[in-house]
Amino acid sequence: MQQGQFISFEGTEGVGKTTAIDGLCQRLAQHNIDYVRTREPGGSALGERLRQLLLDPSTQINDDTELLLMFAARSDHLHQLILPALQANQWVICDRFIDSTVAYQGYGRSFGDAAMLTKIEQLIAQFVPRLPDLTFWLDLPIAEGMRRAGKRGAADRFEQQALAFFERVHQGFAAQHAQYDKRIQRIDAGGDADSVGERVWQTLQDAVDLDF
Ligand code: T5A
Repeated sequence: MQQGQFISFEGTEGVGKTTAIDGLCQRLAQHNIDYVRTREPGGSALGERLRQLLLDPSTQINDDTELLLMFAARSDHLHQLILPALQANQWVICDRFIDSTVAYQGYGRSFGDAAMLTKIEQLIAQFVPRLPDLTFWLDLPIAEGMRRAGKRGAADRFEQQALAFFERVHQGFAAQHAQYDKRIQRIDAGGDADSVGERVWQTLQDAVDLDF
């Protein structure tokens, strides 16, 4: 029987994670693979409440508190949903996970500051007992992602950041990809949704020993 896989999707705003996850979940269902779909911040009852606070443009928060709330939400999500699902041999498809923290809090907020990156590594080591088996980094020029995301209406607290912030976030994803090039697979997120979905599916088939 196929071992449950833990798969995360990453990328800057509006790159098409939600759309690519829709496509992947359809394919998994067609192959009778039992999966749960989830997201960060969020995914559990407490995690979703923290998400509301974290994305609310009116929330006033410093960088350390933001980082700790991301990990509080993640810890609850892991213990309430991700670990039990994997234990039950389900696949877990997660919209964002630890690489978003490195990219947004480590590079976006903190300019790739070594002390902040060390802090994040320590939090991962202490509070994240299971890393994704495979991560899809959907890579798209920032302006194109903003254009796609802009069609959706009001911007959340992160989407209100300046372009330079997202350039640093992008740099963060690129650095993570360079460091963990086996776990993190770069997907060209340009082109239509079907083409991106096909790239994701091909990459999954190459990376995971699927028994169908
Ligand atoms: N965050 C999160 C942190 O700072 N630290 C952390 O540790 C974590 C976990 C979460 C925010 O929290 C931050 C990062 C984020 O700012 P989110 O909702 O997960 O927010 O993140 P978003 O990137 O804002 O998610 P979006 O919903 O904006 O983008 P998606 O899911 O990447 O894009 P999607 O699929 O909704 O597509 C956007 C639009 O483009 C169209 C879609 O139809 C949609 O209209 N589209 C395409 N158009 C053309 N071609 C394609 N290939 C398309 N694919 C999608």
